[in-house]
Amino acid sequence: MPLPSASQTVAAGAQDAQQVDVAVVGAGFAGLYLLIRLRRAGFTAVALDTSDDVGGTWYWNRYPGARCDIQTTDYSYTFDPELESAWQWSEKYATQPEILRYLGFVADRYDLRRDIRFGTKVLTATWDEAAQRWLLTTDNGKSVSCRYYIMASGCLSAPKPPEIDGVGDFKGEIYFTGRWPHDGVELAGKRVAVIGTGSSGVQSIPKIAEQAAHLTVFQRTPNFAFPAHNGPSPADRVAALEKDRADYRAQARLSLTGVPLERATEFSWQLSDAERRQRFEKALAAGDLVAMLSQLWADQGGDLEGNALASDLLRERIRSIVKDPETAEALTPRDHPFGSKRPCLETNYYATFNRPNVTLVNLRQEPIQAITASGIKTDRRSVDLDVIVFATGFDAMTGAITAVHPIMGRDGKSLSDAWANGPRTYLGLTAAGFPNLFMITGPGSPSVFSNMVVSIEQHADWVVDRLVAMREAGFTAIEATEAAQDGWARHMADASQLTLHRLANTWYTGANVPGKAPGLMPYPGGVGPYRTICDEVVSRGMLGFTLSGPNGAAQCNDGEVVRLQPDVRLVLNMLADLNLPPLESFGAEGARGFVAQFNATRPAGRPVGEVLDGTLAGADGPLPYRLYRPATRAGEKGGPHPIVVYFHGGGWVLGDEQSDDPFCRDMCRRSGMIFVSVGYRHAPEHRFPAAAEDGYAALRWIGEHAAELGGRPGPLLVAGWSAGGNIAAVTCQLARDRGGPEVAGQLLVNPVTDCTFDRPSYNDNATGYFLTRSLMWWFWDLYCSPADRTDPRVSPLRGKLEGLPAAFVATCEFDPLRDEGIAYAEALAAAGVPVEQLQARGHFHSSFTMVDVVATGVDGRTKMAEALRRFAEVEEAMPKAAE
Ligand code: NA7
Repeated sequence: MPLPSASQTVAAGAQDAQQVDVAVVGAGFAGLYLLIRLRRAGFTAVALDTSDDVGGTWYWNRYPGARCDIQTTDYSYTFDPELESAWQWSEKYATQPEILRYLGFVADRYDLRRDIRFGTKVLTATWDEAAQRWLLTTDNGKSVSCRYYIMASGCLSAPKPPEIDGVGDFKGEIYFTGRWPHDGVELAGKRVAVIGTGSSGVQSIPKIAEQAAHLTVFQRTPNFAFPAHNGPSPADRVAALEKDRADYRAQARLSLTGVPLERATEFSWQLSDAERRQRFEKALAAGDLVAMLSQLWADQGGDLEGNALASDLLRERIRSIVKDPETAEALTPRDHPFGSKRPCLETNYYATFNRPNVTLVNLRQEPIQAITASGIKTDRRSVDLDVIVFATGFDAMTGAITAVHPIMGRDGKSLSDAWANGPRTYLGLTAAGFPNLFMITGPGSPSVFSNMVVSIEQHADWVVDRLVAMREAGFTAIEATEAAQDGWARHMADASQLTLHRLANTWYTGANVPGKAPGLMPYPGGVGPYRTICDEVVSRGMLGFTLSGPNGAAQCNDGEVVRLQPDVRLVLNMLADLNLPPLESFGAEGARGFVAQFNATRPAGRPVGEVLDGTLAGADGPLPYRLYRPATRAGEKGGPHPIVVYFHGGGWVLGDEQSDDPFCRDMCRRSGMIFVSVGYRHAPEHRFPAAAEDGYAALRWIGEHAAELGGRPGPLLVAGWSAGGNIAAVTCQLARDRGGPEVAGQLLVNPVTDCTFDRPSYNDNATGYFLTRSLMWWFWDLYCSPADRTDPRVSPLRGKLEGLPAAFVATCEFDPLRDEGIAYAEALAAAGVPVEQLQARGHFHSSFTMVDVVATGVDGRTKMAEALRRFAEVEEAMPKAAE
């Protein structure tokens, strides 16, 4: 007799199952809100939870000192103004019992408990392709058959096993902070150990120290922590909320973190030491994670030097509190940048280590060998104990989804297998191969990088709105496509480049669980941008999803929702919102004025050793130049440095020797070379070949005056961006043909190389990416008559390419000039010129020169600087901080 198929087995199991439209795992913040939304939308729903009441994370984490660390003004539901006025928090950071009361209050107010099956664990979840439904088996009562299955199981709800030998041998009591007994634990007079110094350890250690006879803290990695200053909610925050609650909430939804705080816009190098300290003290006094993580200076989160300034101030504070220097040093984090690991809010944490009944054991110096019958044995000592508290954290983000029960999707594929090399999702909400499965704050969503409540509401709203839309359109199944999922993984990786999370071993990256695939799990691009992306998926016809239904109804609008680099997307959206008239409509003078005004609002570039303005001899009279000299670092010779002759962008019409200032400074620092930015003549006053001839004349003059300028004797280097890239390429050709000076290498960034406008990039990127096709046409018209356009002095692609200096050609995906840059690189290579190409994915024409806003351009600029150093045969490595 043939065995029944999986589908038949599921179908048989489904017959006496509880039938609902939607099953939800979890009755915490997410599960409760889902129930409210689903019920209001007319869906039948059940939530399943292993606990015996609502609360989720807040049901389990009852350890002493447990509190939220997002302020209660923000850590609240926002979907119902009446709920907001019906509940008053008593403190800035509520205790776990108060948060649990709040969730109970919400459950009562909306009569949610009748749809929750408490004490019920899902054992298996299996997709039935024929019925287009999920079947869930449980350990308590009926199975559940549902159309949609939603994991609202929390990001930090599957505690990690102890991972230390001998736990079973211990004769005393063992507790986990994440599974704390409901009737509390009597610690008075006992010898207690806490293992772990993340948020749970940092919150519980001062409380436990007050009760225990002696507390020994076993610390593997010290964390950055700063005071919570708990008490009443700060008056200014409450006032801002009460002034216009709807506006406050709207701002939160569009903010980066889900808390509407302004982020610092000044960079660390724009502030004096005193100003930086003042900002630090202000953030310290605020006692707010988001403030400390975002209001110091703009480069604190993504740049090592900017971050180090913040880290140092936090470290200094530890030394000022902890009396014993050795203990203070052990508590001082030195192995990760501030914010790359979840920082903690503390109340008396550091001061606790001054108590006579508290000992810190630094596991980096004396690892735990084993837990024994009487206590904990390290390399250096044995500590006798009555109680061991594990504050060792969670199998975060994925643990509660994959580790808890097998989820079998289409074709019997299990989610754990699909995620064996790390979680793969589309938007952190869905996974290809798992139709009708949703995750609330799953891996790939902002989740733990945000105020969870704001993210939960956005997710639940998005999901329920989709279910409603599908019902109306007659679809019964929704599934992410592989292409959309791959695109999301790329976007996640791009966004993570803007952060320093790669430099820390944390639960964000799975590093805390032995054997877990490494990779940043939360989405680091921010709550507001994420929300707009989710909305864009919908407005673009459910981009990246396959929808299907009975009678063959199907729709698939495949594709990637974000192809731009995350910061490029923000810049372009901002420009689009400004709704500016086309630049060419201002006329040359007007456009110059606009660009000058725009540049004036940009922060000054980073400091370099010296910036000098001077005059050089152009082809037809003097030209201004600006010289950037690298700073001399300790242990360096301090010059002479190789010289790079640089030509700014601006379509031969706009800009001057100062307009690419941030780029020149950045490249000067990265390459360790002198950059001389040349103020060549502009069209329409000076048409072709004025700019080209000035370029060559400037090269000659700089070559002749290299020593005076502090430059290294020998060949020069040439670089330029956009039309400046055109002048750079032409200058190299002229130098070859007119007897020098010798050029060691050329860096061409998005260069104009040819007068043909029919390459695909001119059409694909004709509008929408700032440099438009019509703007380029206008530039060409102002600079060069059609009759002259094939002259190699403006279309270097048409010139002789043999014998040119080695080249590095950078092009950007979303740039009309992309294909002519690539064509030039290929033609150079075909002519035997050594060429390196950088085809920058997701970038636009200004990505590399907008140093202050497009941080994802760093990688490209680093490669450019390396190429220049190779061309100039500079051997010693750049100091790390400049990389
Ligand atoms: P965390 O932040 O993961 O902290 C766990 C702590 O336990 C951390 O200090 C770990 O050190 C330490 N740990 C973990 N395993 C071991 C072993 N085997 N031996 C010694 N020490 C260990 O969890 P929390 O519960 O404190 O906080 C979780 C989140 O909840 C928090 O970030 C907030 O978002 C709220 P490590 O750093 O891995 O070296």
